[in-house]
Amino acid sequence: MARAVQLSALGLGTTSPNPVVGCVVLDAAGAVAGEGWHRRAGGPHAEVEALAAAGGRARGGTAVVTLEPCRHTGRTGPCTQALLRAGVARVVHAVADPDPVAGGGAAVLAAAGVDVEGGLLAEEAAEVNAAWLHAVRTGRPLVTWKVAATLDGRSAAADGTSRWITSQEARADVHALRSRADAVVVGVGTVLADDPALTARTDPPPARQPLRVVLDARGRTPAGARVRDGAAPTLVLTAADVGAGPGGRGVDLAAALGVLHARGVRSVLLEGGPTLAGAFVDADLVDRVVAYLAPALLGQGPAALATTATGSTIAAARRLRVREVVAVGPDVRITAAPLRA
Ligand code: AOF
Ligand code: ZN
Repeated sequence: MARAVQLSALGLGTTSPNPVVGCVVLDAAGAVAGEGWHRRAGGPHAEVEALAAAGGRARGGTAVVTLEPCRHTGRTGPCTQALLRAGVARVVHAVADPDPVAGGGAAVLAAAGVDVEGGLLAEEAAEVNAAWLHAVRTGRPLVTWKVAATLDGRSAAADGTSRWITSQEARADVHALRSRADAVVVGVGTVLADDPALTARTDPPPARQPLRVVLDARGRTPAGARVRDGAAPTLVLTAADVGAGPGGRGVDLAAALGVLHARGVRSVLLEGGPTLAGAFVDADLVDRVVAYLAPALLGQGPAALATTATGSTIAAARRLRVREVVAVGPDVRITAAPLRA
């Protein structure tokens, strides 16, 4: 299953609005016979890819898959039938499929005499598939706020200079984050201040560029801004498009996320400045934080986050749970998720 989870991650960035799924088929003796993962929406499901790789060796074997096999005919046929046709004796899945139409494959397989077990490495598999699972539950994409700051939590110097706080390695890592996201979101303030390209510049280049989204209440994105250069698709959302935010400030963030969801976006990388990030935090719309911390001290300059509603007293602090801590070049990357009831 650990290998299936790894395989599923290969689909990040290219499967939305579908899930990422990985599958390993073992032969009757327990040896790996085939591997597969879901590559793109509408393409073969992971189970079908792995069964094709395994061929006749699947008979009497085990399919290990990160998501409960589907039982529906959608853009492709039901994986339950493909598994039965291949003569698989046992199916082990990590996470149940919450989709009311596709879900329930485990029961179908069990009724057909297959030995079925669920829940293996469920947490790990769910984390890789977090965006899709979150979107099924909420109707909104999963929002990851990316922040770069010094050890004392400053994202720019007092004179406004902010290039570069973190290392080349950390910046390369951000491009990898972008390549796995369906959309990259900034506010118009960032466009006006930094004129970012917001493309994923990885080596090799990503299979597709994320949608660039500018939240721009009053339509101030310049015609010559880099986000309009055609290097990737771009969406400018104004208050006329999605409604205004609380107190008439900015755009309605939940509505903007709803619009993105309707366009098939399941994961959003929020790269805006402290004000936009603060508005997302205040609206409880940040689902992951990826913080790159540089071993530097500034002592002055803007804080990485500017909230209006959160944290005026220690009891109001938003508490998160650390999911991962990794060294990236000379910097540290911390991934955390909010603790919600
Ligand atoms: C996938 N890939 O490997 C598995 C999926 O859009 P369809 O018709 O291909 O069906 C998508 C649904 O099938 C998806 O939402 C999920 O519930 C189930 N399993 N989907 O795209 C896969 N195993
Ligand atoms: Zn399927």
